[in-house]
Amino acid sequence: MSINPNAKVSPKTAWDIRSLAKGISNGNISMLSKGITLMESRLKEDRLLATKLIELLPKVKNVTFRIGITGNPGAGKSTLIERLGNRYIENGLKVAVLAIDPSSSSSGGSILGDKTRMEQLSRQNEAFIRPSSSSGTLGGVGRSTREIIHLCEAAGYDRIIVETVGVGQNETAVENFVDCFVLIAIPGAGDEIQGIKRGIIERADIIAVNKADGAQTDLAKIALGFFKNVVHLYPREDKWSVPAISISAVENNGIDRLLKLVEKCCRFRFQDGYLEFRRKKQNEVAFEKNWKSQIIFELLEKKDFQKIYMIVKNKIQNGDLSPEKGTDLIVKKFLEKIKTLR
Ligand SMILES: Nc1nc2c(ncn2[C@@H]2O[C@H](COP(=O)(O)OP(=O)(O)O)[C@@H](O)[C@H]2O)c(=O)[nH]1
Ligand SMILES: [Mg+2]
Repeated sequence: MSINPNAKVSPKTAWDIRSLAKGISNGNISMLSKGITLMESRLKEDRLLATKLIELLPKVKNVTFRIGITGNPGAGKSTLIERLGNRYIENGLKVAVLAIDPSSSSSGGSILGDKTRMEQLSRQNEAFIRPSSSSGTLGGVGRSTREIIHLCEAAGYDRIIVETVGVGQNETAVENFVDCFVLIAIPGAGDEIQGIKRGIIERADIIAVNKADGAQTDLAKIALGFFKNVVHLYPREDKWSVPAISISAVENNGIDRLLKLVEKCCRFRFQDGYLEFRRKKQNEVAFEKNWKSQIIFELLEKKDFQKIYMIVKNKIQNGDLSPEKGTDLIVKKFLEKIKTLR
């Protein structure tokens, strides 16, 4: 397994994409890490190479499930993933964990935290753990997450677990990348529950109240009762009925039950090609989001556009220009740029 958040390669390196693709499909971990670093790069030349890499990867043959684990910081996601991951490995599967942490870009501290919490898992040959900064992307899921999942699947991982803090909304949220989306809640009745966005409760496929142990056992029961009631308010369009259970990651209680529910949910989605449909839909959402953000990114890289953008922005900040007029100016400049492309 590998934890190497600092594995930065020079973006100027001329990648041998073909051997990279081969290495990844052979399950070579350092090649997989290199591939992921390439996917995370926003440099234009790297984007082209990344697209090439995806094209060169063979079709994934094994059945893979993508599982999202979401919850507030400290809810016990990493501790739980350690348990789940080890259980999967005992069942003969390979597990990749993508820990997407919005706080890790500056301090790096939480990456170390995750490393110690997934200590046993990180020593397993059948596990691959990759912390990744979401670099400010809303939703705690980086834009390249989908491609990274694909790479892990190509490298032979059967279960891809994505850990995120639950701040996502709509198209940026983790459930657009996964087949089953698990919300980890904590014991309590008031603020603990209110702290989770309603939108996340609405979209969760499974709710697990963690830390149902010791002095918190009773509070966990209260939280569980709340979630059991609340899930009925949001019936799912695919008729999946959302289970709510209590677990203790530390005491290793309820983990098997949770794993079974996760598998059941993924298999449920597999029936009648629904999973395929859902993944195609997710691809469409990704396309709609990505082409827009990439155009904006590339536009802002152009010096002359940058200049006018800054002038307009300053004028708006100083009250010399209305946002509407500023928008008109920017759009005009953009359309001029497109004309030069013809
Ligand atoms: N009592 C108790 N503490 C837990 C449990 N699971 C995790 N913790 C503790 O909660 C803290 C945060 O756990 P962590 O897995 O890092 O949470 P994350 O931020 O959601 O990934 C750590 O001190 C864990 O030891 C549990 O089931 N019971
Ligand atoms: Mg964590």
